[in-house]
Amino acid sequence: MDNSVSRNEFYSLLTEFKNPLFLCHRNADPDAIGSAYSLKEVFGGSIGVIDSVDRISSTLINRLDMKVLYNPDISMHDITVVVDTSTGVQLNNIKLEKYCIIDHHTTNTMLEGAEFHLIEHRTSTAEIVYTMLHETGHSFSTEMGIALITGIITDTGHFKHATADSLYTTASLLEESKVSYGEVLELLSSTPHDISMRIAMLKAAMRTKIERANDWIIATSYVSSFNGTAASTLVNIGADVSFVATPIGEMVRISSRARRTAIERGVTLGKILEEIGKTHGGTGGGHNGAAGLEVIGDKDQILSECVKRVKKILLKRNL
Ligand SMILES: [Mn+2]
Repeated sequence: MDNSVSRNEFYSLLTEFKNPLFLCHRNADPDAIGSAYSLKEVFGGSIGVIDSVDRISSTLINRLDMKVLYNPDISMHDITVVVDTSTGVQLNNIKLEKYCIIDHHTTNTMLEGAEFHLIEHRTSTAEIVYTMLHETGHSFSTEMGIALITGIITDTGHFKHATADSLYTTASLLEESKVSYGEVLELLSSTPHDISMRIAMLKAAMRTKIERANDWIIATSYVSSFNGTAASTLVNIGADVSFVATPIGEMVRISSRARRTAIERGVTLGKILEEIGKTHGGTGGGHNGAAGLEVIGDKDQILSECVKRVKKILLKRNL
């Protein structure tokens, strides 16, 4: 059954519900929170989060004085709108009742049970929310502008993975919401980098194993927390592709990042980690330049499998 709908249909279907819950994945990022916030401003209802939010999201929540329900009671709402989430694992596999999806990931494993869904392969969910609301004639408050622009900036890695569409959307949002770009940047930079995070970055760097494939550098490491930020850090200090593991009991969680040049060479991290996830009975996925994996297994073994896959792509002869 194809339950995909157009932006216009998604909009009118949503207006039929009285008390929607806009539900974000665990460790919710600004794309999830900013999109959920803007949707709630238009459709009413509540913003929900599984477990917790990330560092920048909590700054955003404070700045915009958002009310967020943590691990909300789904049964209090006539529909759950799953925002920016591509697998049930990201929702701790909680049992959903009636739900729909708005998302931008290339793969989404929750479509089948959904009442309807709006999936567009753009760089952020915030862009989809903007276009849908813009097309239906809504104006954007300063708060909505800040929320959506922060989502676009963080999901594009500060525009490192931006497309023309992400930039056009940001420009339109700046214009329509009267937000100044500097204000958004200030919010992002005022985010405190706490000492435990800085120590994690230094440990990630210290424990790095470097693999060379001709002129390409693949770095692997492990930390007990902040593995996403650590993977970005390794790319920022010289790696073309990075994989950083965090062992959690029998499980291992891996974050990975790739430079644009590696992506252009054919490295598609989302696809690679999705496949490794499947072979190991876990889940993986994401974007070409930023992806994650969660499987049962030994960190060194899984990391070397990741490296092997990327090396093969990087060393492939040009046709
Ligand atoms: Mn997103």
